[in-house]
Amino acid sequence: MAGPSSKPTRIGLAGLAVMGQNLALNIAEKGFPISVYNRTTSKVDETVERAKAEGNLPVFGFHDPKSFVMSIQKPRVIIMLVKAGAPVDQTIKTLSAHMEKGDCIIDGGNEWYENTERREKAMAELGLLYLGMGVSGGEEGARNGPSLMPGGSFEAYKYIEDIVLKVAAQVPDSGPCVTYIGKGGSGNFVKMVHNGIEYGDMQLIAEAYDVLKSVGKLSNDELKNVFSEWNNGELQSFLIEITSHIFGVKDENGDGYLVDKVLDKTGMKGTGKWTVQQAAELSVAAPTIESSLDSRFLSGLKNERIEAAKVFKSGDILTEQEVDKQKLIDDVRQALYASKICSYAQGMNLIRAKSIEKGWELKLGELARIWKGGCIIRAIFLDRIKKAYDRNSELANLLVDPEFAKEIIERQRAWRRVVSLAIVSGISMPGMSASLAYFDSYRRERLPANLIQAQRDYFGAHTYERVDVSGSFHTEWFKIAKKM
Ligand code: NBP
Repeated sequence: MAGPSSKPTRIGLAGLAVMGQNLALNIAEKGFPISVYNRTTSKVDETVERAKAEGNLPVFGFHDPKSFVMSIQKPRVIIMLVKAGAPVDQTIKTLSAHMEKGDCIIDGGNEWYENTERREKAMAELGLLYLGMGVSGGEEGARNGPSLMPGGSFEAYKYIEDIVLKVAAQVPDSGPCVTYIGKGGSGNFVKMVHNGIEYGDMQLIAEAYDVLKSVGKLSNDELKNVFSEWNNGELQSFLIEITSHIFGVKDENGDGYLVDKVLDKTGMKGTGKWTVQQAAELSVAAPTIESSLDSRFLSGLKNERIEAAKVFKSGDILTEQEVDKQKLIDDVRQALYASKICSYAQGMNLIRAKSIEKGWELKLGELARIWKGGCIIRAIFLDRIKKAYDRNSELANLLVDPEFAKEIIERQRAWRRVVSLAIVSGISMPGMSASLAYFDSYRRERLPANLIQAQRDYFGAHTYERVDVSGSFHTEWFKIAKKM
């Protein structure tokens, strides 16, 4: 297979499925000659052909791992974009056999952060550097500018800094959507929570759609206009934009709109589940993200739901309420925005908790900055989050940032109206109501947790603290109650 005729390439990329192929072309387009390799060699040829077709980009293909590794300038840097898990270990084994001390491997996949930490240690024993780099933005982002979240060896990051600064999405006034995230598996962890937040955003948007369609009786054309209007304001984001596009697509194989023909069953690949598991591990409340995962589980029970709908005659609950469409649209916009603040607060707090546990020293404002472009959750709103952390990097919760607090207070009536309307109409609204409950729990000085603690002490002598005297107390509740 043809390689660079004389000069070695600047970098290599192994794994040429959707992400790898597009990222390789992006890197080449930014002026960095790149060697590429894939287990199935037809993808190597395909990538080289694409590089030719897209402007004779400097992409050099190799069919065997040794000549691939040898074609890269020293210290060698190779990005892997293969399926997470065992394929990563196998690819590392194949490549590292030909690499030398000081060379570096970067895993760009959605890998579990502990796997990255394990591999970083194993690579260090061979004298190799290792990075786990979250890549967000799907196919389009990889080709034209993703958000990149590299974590691990800082020395390795320095090898690729010039490349990633150019390859990442560029946001005016904010710079490239990349930063050195931190040590160990922090890059993968941050990418994982990014995906969890993405689940939350998508769920909240789906609920807005549901109430507007099912209660407000908006047509697809009206929904398209509403979402496209929302995309001009505070909700401006990639997901709102693509949602407005979706409502405009007609079914090419029949009458009506394609969205109405799509089966109501959501797939998933695992990063949302990991996010929820981590939230539980770290005792961080993340109810909006959790509800989005539960909703995906429930959506998967299509056949059971068909049967349950017959048992409960679901249609009966949807009363023919008179709704003021314009008012509903405005309320839903506000409810969506307020719910989103809660969801991001949960994701950010999860990242902070892990950062403290691992000593990663992650900068939350900087994460909001690199998510402003390239990635699926890119949104104008992230600028507000960045500013909130710029104002106070120790902010306990985004909800109590003065700007966000003001925005929530202004929107809470509309938010409560939407959630109430959904509940009385029998429309499930797990994300928005979980966000509202999160807000309502967080903002209250006193919760009914006193009763739960009393119950725990009653049946398990778990003790309790008092509001008036410090210390730990136990009461023989049963004995006292029996005497009464
Ligand atoms: P896939 O996750 O579908 O993986 C396909 C690649 O893995 C192919 O190059 C395949 O080689 C290689 N591979 C497999 Br499978 N088993 C292998 C093995 N045992 N040894 C060597 N190579 C092996 O590709 P993708 O969708 O491009 O995603 C790559 C990574 O990026 C994943 O971790 C994914 O989660 C992450 N990611 C994907 C997206 C997205 O939108 N798709 C977005 C963000 C992140 P072959 O051609 O020989 O089978």
